[in-house]
Amino acid sequence: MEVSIETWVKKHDLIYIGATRHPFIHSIRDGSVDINNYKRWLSQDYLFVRKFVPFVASVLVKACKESDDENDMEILLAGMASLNDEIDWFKKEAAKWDMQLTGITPSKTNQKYWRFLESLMHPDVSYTVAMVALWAIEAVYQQSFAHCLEEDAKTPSELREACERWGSQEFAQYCDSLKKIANGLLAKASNDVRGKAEAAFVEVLEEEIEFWNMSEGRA
Ligand code: HMH
Repeated sequence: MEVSIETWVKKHDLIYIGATRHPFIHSIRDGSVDINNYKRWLSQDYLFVRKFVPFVASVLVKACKESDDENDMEILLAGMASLNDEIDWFKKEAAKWDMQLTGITPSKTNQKYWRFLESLMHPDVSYTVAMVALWAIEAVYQQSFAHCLEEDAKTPSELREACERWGSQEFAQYCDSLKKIANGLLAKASNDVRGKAEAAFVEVLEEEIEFWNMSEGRA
């Protein structure tokens, strides 16, 4: 059977929609967002991104060892570079809202997500599984924030910059490159690896839903 990311998105559509059309994202899109929720998201996501960097680095290491396409390294390296900008952006955005990013306590939800990322960093996790997870993590943000930039969206102007970070055409292209790599790897993968990759995909969606819930103060 042909396996690809697209078949999993269809198969797991309810949870995929749960992650990419979450009430928190709807509240940004319709302008009703409680700014305290946005601030909670901002500070927790800053901590998340600091843990996400070593995960992406681990995918880059796997690419160097396991990929037969030189292009993969460049794509992942560009991803790392944009995370460098992203950390700067978080600091600027926090200053704009008069927030401190030092000494924030990571939420339970964040810590659980970190443990999942750490589990994916083990050398015995295949490049295919790690790449599918990376794609899913980025794609949830891309789909979510692009929704807030659609023509009929009433996203508050002070939140547009955040939405543009992940909702931009450029970020969509990065996600598309990750998806192409992941699909290419899945086509060559064993059933065992495909099964693990599908499970990782679903777990990312679950972690993302919990992250949005936490941002809304529901965890
Ligand atoms: C929780 N998921 C979470 N935070 C992010 N910044 C991304 C995905 C995408 O980079």
